[in-house]
Amino acid sequence: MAKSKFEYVRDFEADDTVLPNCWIVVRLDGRNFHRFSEQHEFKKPNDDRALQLMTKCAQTVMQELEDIAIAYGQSDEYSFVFKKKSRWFKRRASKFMTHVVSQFSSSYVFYWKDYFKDQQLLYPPGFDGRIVLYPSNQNLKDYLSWRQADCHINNLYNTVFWMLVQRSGLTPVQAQERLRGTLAGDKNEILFSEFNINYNNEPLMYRKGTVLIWQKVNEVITKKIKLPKEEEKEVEVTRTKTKVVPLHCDIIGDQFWEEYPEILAEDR
Ligand code: DGT
Ligand code: MG
Ligand code: MG
Ligand code: MG
Ligand code: MG
Repeated sequence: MAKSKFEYVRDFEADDTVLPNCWIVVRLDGRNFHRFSEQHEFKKPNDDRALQLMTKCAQTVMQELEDIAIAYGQSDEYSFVFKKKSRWFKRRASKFMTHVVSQFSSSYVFYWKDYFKDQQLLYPPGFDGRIVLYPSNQNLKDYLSWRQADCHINNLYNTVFWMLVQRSGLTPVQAQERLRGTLAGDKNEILFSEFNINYNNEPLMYRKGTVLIWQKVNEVITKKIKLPKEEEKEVEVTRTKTKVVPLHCDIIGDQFWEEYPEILAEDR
């Protein structure tokens, strides 16, 4: 068919194909969740409902979109790592970013009521997105380590901060003053001596965030089989399925990567 005289407008579209052989990371982050968490009465400093809803949305993203090898989330953010060799949407950056963020956002609204049973969603939340390429496995591991270290630093700070406010009755400004210039060891000490809390016993999900990986899991299902003479019988069958599984473990050390070498394997 002949081209219309309008076709030339296509040439104005920018080429945003990303470099081959790089890990493609899409990170999204809740827009103004400082306000959103206040308005929806999130528990401080960690709200299980909010964190689990984030993870549910991230699982949906991994299952619905192609080629995601691993994801990592904490607070109001999630990072999705697409395989180095992915050819999805001809590696166009805008396709990766917009599909991740829109699938995540619609899931957040769709699944809200399953997690926030008696808290209505008061207004439509939004998420920003960015895309970063990492050429080496070490770069990628360092990126994920950076996010997990951020989770740890913020969570330690927030845990002491809210103890000082909620238990010791300090004002937020006083608590901030009290913590100014303190190191991790000092914060651990305050938690232990003043609140009898061993930080290392705090829930792993709060301290480490959530890692999502693909794992083969065995599922036992009951199946009806037909027998001669119109008879039916129920039998148990084991099926192996690949599922997205959440873990709350350390990903900074080598152990995780040694345990799951397939995540970084070249031929995936
Ligand atoms: P942004 O990302 O620049 O649009 O602004 P914010 O306000 O989203 O800032 P950000 O992303 O740096 O910080 C995340 C906010 O979300 C922070 O104010 C704490 C809040 N938040 C995240 N998870 C929880 C939670 O489990 N409980 C509570 N109470 N707040 C949370
Ligand atoms: Mg921000
Ligand atoms: Mg945010
Ligand atoms: Mg954030
Ligand atoms: Mg279309």
